[in-house]
Amino acid sequence: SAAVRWETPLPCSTQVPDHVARYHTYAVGQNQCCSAVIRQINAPVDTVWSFVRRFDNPQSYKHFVKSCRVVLGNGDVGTLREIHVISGIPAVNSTERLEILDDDHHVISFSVVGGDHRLANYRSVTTLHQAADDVNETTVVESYVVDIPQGNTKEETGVFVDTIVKCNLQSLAQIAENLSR
Ligand code: A9S
Repeated sequence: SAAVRWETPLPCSTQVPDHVARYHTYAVGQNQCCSAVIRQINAPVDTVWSFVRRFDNPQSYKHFVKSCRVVLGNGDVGTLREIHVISGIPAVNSTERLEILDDDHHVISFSVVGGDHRLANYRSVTTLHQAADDVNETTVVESYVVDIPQGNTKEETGVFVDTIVKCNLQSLAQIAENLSR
């Protein structure tokens, strides 16, 4: 039907092990933007994971989040949170659903299901793995797919979201590296 505009799954290009890369493979529609940010952190995977896994507490490292309230569920897949954003961002709040929480493989994913902002159908996947042979170095891969908002280009959308994700991973690195010094 004309409404269907999903294409075959396209890999978001990432230089990571196969078992990690498969989490970052999306079906990307024509009106969507998909990208990934990779960040090295000088701290053990478990230290980094202890922050990333807290779906109920994203404000511990996401500085754009002013507050977060779990509105449904108890931390399992399907749990819903509502975040409120600091001022200065073209958004007020966002309702987000936990899609994956895998403590064994260090994978978390959420999707945006509502809220007053411009990132409709946002979905991200964040994975952690040990970098090289060093137990004190973690590679974070965060990929996402999102609808391109009316009036914006794919490039503008990618720059906007990449900027937010890079800020989040920068502060995550700061916090985790300080703890493991
Ligand atoms: O929270 C994340 O992990 C990543 C992003 C890109 C979050 C974006 C955001 O929460 C705002 C920061 C409020 C910006 C949403 C859903 C929409 C925005 O416009």
